[in-house]
Amino acid sequence: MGSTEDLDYPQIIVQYSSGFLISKVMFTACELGVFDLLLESGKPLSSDAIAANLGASIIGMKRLLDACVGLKLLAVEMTHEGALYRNTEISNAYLTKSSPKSQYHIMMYYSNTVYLCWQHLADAVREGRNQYKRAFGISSKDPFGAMYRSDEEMLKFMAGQNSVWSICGRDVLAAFDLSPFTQIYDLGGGGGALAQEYVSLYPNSTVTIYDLPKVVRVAKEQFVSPEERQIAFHEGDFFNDSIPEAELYILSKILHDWDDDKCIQLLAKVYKACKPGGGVLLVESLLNEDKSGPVETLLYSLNMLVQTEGKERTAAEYSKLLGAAGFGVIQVKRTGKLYDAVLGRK
Ligand code: ASE
Repeated sequence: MGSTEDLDYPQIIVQYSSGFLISKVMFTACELGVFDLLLESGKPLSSDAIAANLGASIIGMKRLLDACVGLKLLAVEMTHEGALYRNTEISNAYLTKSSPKSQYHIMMYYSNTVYLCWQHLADAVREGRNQYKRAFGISSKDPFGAMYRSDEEMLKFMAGQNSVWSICGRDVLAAFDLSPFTQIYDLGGGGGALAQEYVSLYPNSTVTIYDLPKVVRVAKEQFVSPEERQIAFHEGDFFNDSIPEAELYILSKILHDWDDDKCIQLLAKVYKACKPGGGVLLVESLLNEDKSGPVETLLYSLNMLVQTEGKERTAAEYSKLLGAAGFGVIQVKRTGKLYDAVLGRK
């Protein structure tokens, strides 16, 4: 990149200035159902046909589809009947609602919730705290009270968080051989997608999803079938209620929601509950030790500022938190994907 940089035409400034437009094009095509329609149709469609089918304007849809082609989210072929659009392999796999690897729900969460908080990034940086008050007019004292302000918002968050495990779940769970552990608690396990990956990878295990009562209710209604014999539920608030004994606790994207004091408080409670020889698996997006990247993690850390009380951390920072709570041998595995794994043993 450096060598193509030109002071008279600064490529990165031009690119970054339109970065948010790129996200919004992809989110909007998802939201309107462009990729779903093209998958269902099984053949390339004209812009007019897509507009008519989705109840959109002809000029608006044409503009959106051409932008998607420019972004390589769609392909176009010229025929004697005019331009015909079709999905790429990537958009079929990740941008359609029905695909097993669909990222649709996280995109809707980014587009309709995260996006609104980022409107107030300057205030978040000035004040050093989340922006629920400004974005949604609600108190931010209890971030999850704010994030789960309605059943609809909670469902969108749970579905969004679930979607990432279809692309990263296996890697974080296979980073260590967890087969010696059979009794697992997934603290804040939400919609249960990671628990489902867990029991499919480790067939001798039982995973109990520990989460707030309203989260458990929605998880049972919407995400985890009662036939799923290896998954159980426990209703509670892990900061205020007791944590049952188990061999392994999973804390997946939990510590990044909280400041160091709260993290140590929670980890100490987990340590007390943990069987000797057991452990805790942290699943988080790790920053480089010098905080030079990865860039996605640096951006997520800003998102934790606008949305929660936490931040993204380095492996050394997580090890320190684990150590402060009593955990001994600590191992770190980077997966090369968005989320990594840190294992602490009692
Ligand atoms: C949380 C995770 C997320 C709390 C709020 C969140 C995500 C978005 N908002 O624990 C998923 C991770 N993505 C980003 C952008 O941080």
